[in-house]
Amino acid sequence: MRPKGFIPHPFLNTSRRIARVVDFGHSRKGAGFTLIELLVVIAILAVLAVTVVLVLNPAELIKQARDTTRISDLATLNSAIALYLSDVASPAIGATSYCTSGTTTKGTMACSASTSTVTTGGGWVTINFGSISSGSPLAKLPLDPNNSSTNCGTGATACFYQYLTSGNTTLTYELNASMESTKYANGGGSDVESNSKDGGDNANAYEVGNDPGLDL
Ligand SMILES: [Ca+2]
Ligand SMILES: [Ca+2]
Ligand SMILES: [Ca+2]
Repeated sequence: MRPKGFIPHPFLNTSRRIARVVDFGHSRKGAGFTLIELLVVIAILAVLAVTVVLVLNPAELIKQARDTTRISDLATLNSAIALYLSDVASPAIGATSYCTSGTTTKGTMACSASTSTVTTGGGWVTINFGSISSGSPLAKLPLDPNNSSTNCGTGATACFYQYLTSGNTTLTYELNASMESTKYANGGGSDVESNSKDGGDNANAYEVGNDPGLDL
């Protein structure tokens, strides 16, 4: 019997019904979850966790993030060198080719080892960006996010950057990096390494620069 003058809000009845449904497990006096029930729940959670890891593949996503940094680093360097060549009256791009890890080259040209990131000509890109009329567009030269880790492979496919120069007469150069993710490496969904994609001559390196054929 409803009290006179008081009309319960419909939500009150609904919430009581929900409470009864949620509480059904405890209506059995002293009953809790059995060991089998707990094991089934744990097994389901484990399957879900494995599925999430397989679908998202966090290791691959981290590699893709480093690869986008590599692509961006080489684009920034390439633009800075293009600006230098168009702005400076008597440009000098250096005669020494450098690898930022060891002396294993990704190209056909031998490289010396350097991890110096100065932008005044003594770094692994041997250009004095400070002589650009508006100043150096770079605070320092980038290094590969891993630089020599084995994630990208070994030897020429290891993670490092490379600067190859034809010298101060012809003023052509090439910048190389290796991709470590399945997505950006040769044959991947967003392959940047294949020579049909970057116009270079090394199928396992991402190559940019102004050297004809990128075949330094
Ligand atoms: Ca290539
Ligand atoms: Ca060439
Ligand atoms: Ca090349």
